[in-house]
Amino acid sequence: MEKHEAIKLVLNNFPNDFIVSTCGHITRDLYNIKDRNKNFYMVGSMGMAAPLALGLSLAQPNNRFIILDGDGALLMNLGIMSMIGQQCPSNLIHVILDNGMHESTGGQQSVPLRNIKDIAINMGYHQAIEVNSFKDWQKDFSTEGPTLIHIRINPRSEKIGKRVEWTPQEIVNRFTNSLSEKKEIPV
Ligand SMILES: Cc1ncc(C[n+]2csc(CCOP(=O)(O)OP(=O)(O)O)c2C)c(N)n1
Repeated sequence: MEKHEAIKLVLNNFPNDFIVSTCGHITRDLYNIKDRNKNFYMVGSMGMAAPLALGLSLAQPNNRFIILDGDGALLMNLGIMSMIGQQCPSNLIHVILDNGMHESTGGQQSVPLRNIKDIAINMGYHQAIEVNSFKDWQKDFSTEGPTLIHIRINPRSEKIGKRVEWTPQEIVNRFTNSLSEKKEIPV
């Protein structure tokens, strides 16, 4: 699967939910595929999309939050998985776009994420799936606890799109305004 196909799968399956995307090409791809007020582009640090989304999911139990993470970014802050498992918010979906590299900074190889779905379950996630192709994608992700979706994607074969043009303050303002608009998770 290509990265843009994986991002479109997420957008099409969770059209009303909030997305917190990790820095680098993943954020740029999300922005270029579908810029929306409900996207929070974590344009700074690797490993910080998940803690931010965890805090949001605990503060706003009536909204659902999707983490769009990279394999490199997740590995930089792997401990967040134990905190997600311990806090166990039912409204948090952790998507990992795994291309086996740090694509955004030139394609340096990352450490392989072996069996991350079993690690997630052991840490307290309620559901974890591995997606190697479209047929592995499930339709129903409504569980009582956090869900991990590990998607293996191909290295980029096309040019990267433009950088996010919103300022950090604009990203915050749009996102927080839309947080106060949305009240219920559609199930
Ligand atoms: C703490 C930190 N270290 C380094 C960087 C520089 N950096 C930005 S994106 C990136 C690679 C991210 O890799 P991954 O999460 O696997 O996503 P990909 O680029 O492959 O889409 C790096 C090293 C950063 N933003 N933050």
